[in-house]
Amino acid sequence: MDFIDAIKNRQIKIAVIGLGYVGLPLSMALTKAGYYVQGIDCNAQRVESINNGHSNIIDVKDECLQESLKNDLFNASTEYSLISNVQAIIICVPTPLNKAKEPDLSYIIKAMKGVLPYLTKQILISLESTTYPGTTEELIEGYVEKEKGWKVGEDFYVCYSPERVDPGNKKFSVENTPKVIGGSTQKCLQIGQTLYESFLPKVVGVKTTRVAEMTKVLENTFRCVNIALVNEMTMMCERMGIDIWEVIKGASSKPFGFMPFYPGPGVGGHCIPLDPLYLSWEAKKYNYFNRFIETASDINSNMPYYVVHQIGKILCQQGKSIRKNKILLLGMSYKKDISDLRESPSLEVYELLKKQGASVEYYDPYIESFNYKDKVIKGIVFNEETIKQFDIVVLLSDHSNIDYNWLVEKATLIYDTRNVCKDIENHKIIKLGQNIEGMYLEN
Ligand code: SAJ
Repeated sequence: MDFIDAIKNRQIKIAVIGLGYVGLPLSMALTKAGYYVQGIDCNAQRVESINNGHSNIIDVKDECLQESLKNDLFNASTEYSLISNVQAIIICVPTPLNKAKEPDLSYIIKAMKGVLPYLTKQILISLESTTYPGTTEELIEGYVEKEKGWKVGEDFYVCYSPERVDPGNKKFSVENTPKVIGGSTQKCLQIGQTLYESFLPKVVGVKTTRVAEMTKVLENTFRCVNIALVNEMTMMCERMGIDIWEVIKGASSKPFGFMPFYPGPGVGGHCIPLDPLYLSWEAKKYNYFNRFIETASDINSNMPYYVVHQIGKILCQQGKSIRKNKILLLGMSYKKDISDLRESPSLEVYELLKKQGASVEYYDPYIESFNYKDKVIKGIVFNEETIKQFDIVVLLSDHSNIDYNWLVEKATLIYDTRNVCKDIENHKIIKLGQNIEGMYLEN
């Protein structure tokens, strides 16, 4: 039976490498479609927890995981040798930046070294990790051809299909989000697209793996650049005494040709701050210096400094200072209603304030504590008594489960970097981008 028929008859077994926020939901979608999935992860603790039916991923419920385990459609392991039993491999490992803000592809390289000895002919390998154009050719296709002497598209098949997982998104999951896929050859694309179409509603085939890689980086560079645009306009509007939030509200009434983005304390997460830098790094190899991305990343990275500068100015207007007064940060996660601290601008605001000798504490309903300089920083008990101790409350993540009317009533002063208090009229509230020159605040 050929590969295409085997897919249609669910007679192929699939290995998913990397059981994080991409790999575990993908594994569950595959098992729901009737495939046997061999999960492989280097973290033995995570493997044990998963095999005990406990999901550490917000988008995968324990019940779903337990169902796939019970039906013998899923197993997790640290052993790459299990690759010898599968006919397809989907790689979902991290692609972070290193300290020099350069792409770190070590996880992909490690995964490929792990699977190599156990690859069988006619296997399909699909990479999902976000990366710069050319990675699949170099680290998947080229690596196997060199090490095995096989020919891609004949002895084995290679695709790239970028992950589009937005952890915690209630509306879009891996099962209802269109998927892009590119193949190393036409036959690779045909096989890969047939596999993905067998369990996903919409699969968009593109000409090559490089096109598919560039598609994902464009998606997130688009966001990064547009967020930077409104962040820069915020500083411009502050100088001009114009309310940027009103400006965006007005522009959003345009039903075509405009898409609202909002200013904030900076850009966090595992995608937006990183993906564009993957592209600009690779483009430099072609002597192309990408001004948009570098400038956008610079503007976004500057926002925590801007926020801290504004906090100082606001306190100064009251004869207070960062050094002498007490500051409460509300929301440490990188965006609302999640507990993810990765690249969170709130952490940078915290660190900048500490460096200025501030007495700064935090509260986040999703985060009990975080590590700062080898110390465990715990959130405060959030009540009327504790809030009153602070000279200013800085809203950094606009979590939905906070009663902002109550907070405004109890707090001395609010610096709202997310305009989450937009419907509350109170002189205590100062918004990100508000012109505070010469503003005398009543106590
Ligand atoms: N942010 C702003 N202003 C905005 C939008 C976001 O300051 O207008 C900030 C957020 O607060 C956060 C950062 O940017 O700190 C990133 O926010 P995000 O909404 O882009 O969320 P992410 O990082 O979880 O991005 C993911 C991406 N998904 C994938 O890469 C698969 C992105 O492509 C999605 O568009 C995004 O989720 C989404 O739409 O939620």
